[in-house]
Amino acid sequence: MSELLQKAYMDQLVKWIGRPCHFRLLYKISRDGCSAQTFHQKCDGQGPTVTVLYNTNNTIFGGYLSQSWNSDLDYINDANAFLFRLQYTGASNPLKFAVSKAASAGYGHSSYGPTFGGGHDIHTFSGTINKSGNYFPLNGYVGEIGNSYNLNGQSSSTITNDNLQVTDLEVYRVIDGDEQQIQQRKMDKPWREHTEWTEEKMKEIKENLLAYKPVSETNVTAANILLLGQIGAGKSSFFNSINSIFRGKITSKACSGSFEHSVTTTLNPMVRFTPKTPGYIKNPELENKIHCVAFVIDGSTTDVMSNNILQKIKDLQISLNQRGLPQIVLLTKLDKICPDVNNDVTNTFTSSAVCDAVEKIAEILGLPRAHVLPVKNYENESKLKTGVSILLMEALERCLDFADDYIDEQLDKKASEEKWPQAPEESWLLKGIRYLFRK
Ligand SMILES: Nc1nc2c(ncn2[C@@H]2O[C@H](COP(=O)(O)OP(=O)(O)OP(=O)(O)O)[C@@H](O)[C@H]2O)c(=O)[nH]1
Ligand SMILES: [Mg+2]
Repeated sequence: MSELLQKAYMDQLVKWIGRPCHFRLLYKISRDGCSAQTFHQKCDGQGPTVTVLYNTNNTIFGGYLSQSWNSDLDYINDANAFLFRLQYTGASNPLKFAVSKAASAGYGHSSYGPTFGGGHDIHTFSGTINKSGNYFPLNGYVGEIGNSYNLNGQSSSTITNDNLQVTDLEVYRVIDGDEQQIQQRKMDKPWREHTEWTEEKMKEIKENLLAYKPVSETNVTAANILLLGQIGAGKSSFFNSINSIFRGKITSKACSGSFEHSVTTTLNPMVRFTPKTPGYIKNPELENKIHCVAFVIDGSTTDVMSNNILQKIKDLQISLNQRGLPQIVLLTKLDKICPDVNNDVTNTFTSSAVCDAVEKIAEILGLPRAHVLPVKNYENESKLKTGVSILLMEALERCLDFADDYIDEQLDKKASEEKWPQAPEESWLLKGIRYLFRK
């Protein structure tokens, strides 16, 4: 979902801030939901920010703080803060209102949305606000502007129409340096289509996954996905991340980040898998077979993968191809190769660094690019994040789609073997044609 703030207004804000800088969207109520908790989750500790409100009179106003938002139940001291009006009832009309009482420039309260001034000058909302029609009826107030900011000849009504019914509220992080550098890394068009990053979308995918059952007419009750990858690639973290999403909080069921507790060992030369390994099944039925193989590859090492590892993966691929097993790549740790993604995973599909890494791995493994799925595991986070969860669950969805295809194919194969038991001499060509017709 795009940023609402027009370029001309951004330029105006840069002038008022008084140094070269650009903006990165942190929080947007129409995208992230209007709740004080989400606002603080996304904006606390992020350094300088601008908060912009768009009300139903077509007026755009807000405030700048050079200090971080926090949830400390205390005033934020900031001599550089200012409030502003950019547009008034549809017409561009920029005005700046400098702080007059720096000690109370902002107010950090975990139950409040962005709040400026003592008293307060602008109190946007508290708690959670549901959308009503096409606007959010914010429950704060703007009638007290002038307490801690100079009114500059205006009144709260000529700044805000005294109207807090907003179509949107956005908080941007202010980053030093001009935009040029960032545009080199950011692409105009996403390199892969991606729908939305909303909470609703996340719920939808989650529900779909919860409702997932392997294709009918089988005794297969679950899809078996094998995670394969080098030590430290992020297999356990992926497993834990998915587990966390469904638990609703960060968990660590499979121990990650420790060699001794490695749960996945196929590319680990220290451990061999043999018929004597506990749990080994000699002639597995479809339900006990692997249905999809996911190579977990550390996306920050695609440039330095050793030939040895590549050869191992290629050898494995040969036997997977012989078995007709679908293969997918989970490309992890992309936050390490792109600062934009590190900042916010919703930049994954506009990051040229990620695009390059995906292309490179697809080429090395001889897989279609669509089989390479960028993910960012939960590793440093203490709370779940919508974007991170969406990316992870979409990857899982793809694995399940592939597993379904495989199960389907195996059933077809079995059915045709039962139907044509007398045709062992049938030519490959004929088999191929019959296969095509079945599809
Ligand atoms: N920055 C970042 N770090 C990650 C990501 N995924 C995993 N890590 C970190 O990478 C380290 C190794 O991750 P694991 O999940 O333990 O890797 P593994 O593949 O299970 O490793 P073994 O079980 O030893 O084979 C841990 O310190 C993780 O926190 C990611 O997407 N981004
Ligand atoms: Mg592990």
